[in-house]
Amino acid sequence: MLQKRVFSGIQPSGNLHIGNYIGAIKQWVAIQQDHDCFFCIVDLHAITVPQDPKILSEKIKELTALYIACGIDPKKSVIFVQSDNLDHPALAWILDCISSMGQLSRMTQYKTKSGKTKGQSSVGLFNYPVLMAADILLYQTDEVPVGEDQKQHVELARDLAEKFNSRFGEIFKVPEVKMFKIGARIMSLRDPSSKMSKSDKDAGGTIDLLDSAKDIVKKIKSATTDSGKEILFRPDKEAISNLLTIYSHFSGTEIKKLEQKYQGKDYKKFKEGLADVVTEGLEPIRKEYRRIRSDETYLSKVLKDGLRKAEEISGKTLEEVYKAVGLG
Ligand code: ATP
Ligand code: LTN
Repeated sequence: MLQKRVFSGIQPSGNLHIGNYIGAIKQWVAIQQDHDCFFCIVDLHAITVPQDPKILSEKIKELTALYIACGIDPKKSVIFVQSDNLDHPALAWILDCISSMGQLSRMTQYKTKSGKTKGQSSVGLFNYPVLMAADILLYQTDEVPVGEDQKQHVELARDLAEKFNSRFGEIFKVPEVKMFKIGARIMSLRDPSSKMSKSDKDAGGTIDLLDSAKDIVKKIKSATTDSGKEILFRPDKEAISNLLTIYSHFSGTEIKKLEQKYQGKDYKKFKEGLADVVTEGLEPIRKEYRRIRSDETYLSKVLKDGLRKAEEISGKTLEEVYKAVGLG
């Protein structure tokens, strides 16, 4: 039986954190066993906001090594760099020409990110969701495993696929979003009302996958808590609910069981337990990362092989698109 196709990606900007791990990569590792997976390093998305060129090229290699260290197996899944495959910007342009300014200006991520730059944000940041739609549609993707913040973008990709198909003929598959029920939106440790984010200026709000054990313990110790002292997953306890979610993902224990385990215990005990499971969970990733990152020949080979496999599929889709639109 033909396996379902999966596509997802992460920007090589900032440091990968446990929100990216829980919301995206953990799903990918599980899904790769019985799906045909494409995991991309979406560097063209990263340059929609200013990047230091030297740091960007280093971050591309870092992210590739981190994908593998987290458990993405290059023998099972295709790993490649977006800017190496020119089919992505080519399809994005065609989709740009059927996208409406109105729909793009309603994208919440654009509103949040452009709001901070007071009118100076790039055109790239504005049509970033169209490039993301091109990434997904080029591979005739069935499922897109992402965190909750990307749901709206996947919905745009669905809309664009349907719009294109109804205008030019059935070319694109219409993709579905895939998210964890709990863990699709990990919040900042400092401010539990805002998402844990790579671009957060306050390093205390995120736990990065490459943080030392000492830093992890320190960050968890100083994480914001709620008033009261019960350890319960409840809407009025957003800080503790967030920490319980992280605990559950790292320990593989249901939240209900964790609530029972910490019944009558204080926040200090709970945070110690959490710090233990997070440090234990990240230690092998950090170790494996160091090993893989030092082998540049291996990393280049993974990306070269990945690119070849990616182009095989994307090239075919783009050819059909050109024909349907009347180009070339
Ligand atoms: P930035 O701050 O630069 O926007 P980010 O931390 O939001 O970065 P992305 O590269 O945009 O990270 O996202 C990579 C993947 O991780 C996406 O699937 C996204 O939905 C998911 N993700 C990002 N932040 C979280 C979070 N806090 N909780 C769960 N998933 C997340
Ligand atoms: N926009 C996403 C990254 C991204 C992506 C994609 C995710 C770019 N292209 C295609 C899934 C599928 C982000 O910033 N998290």
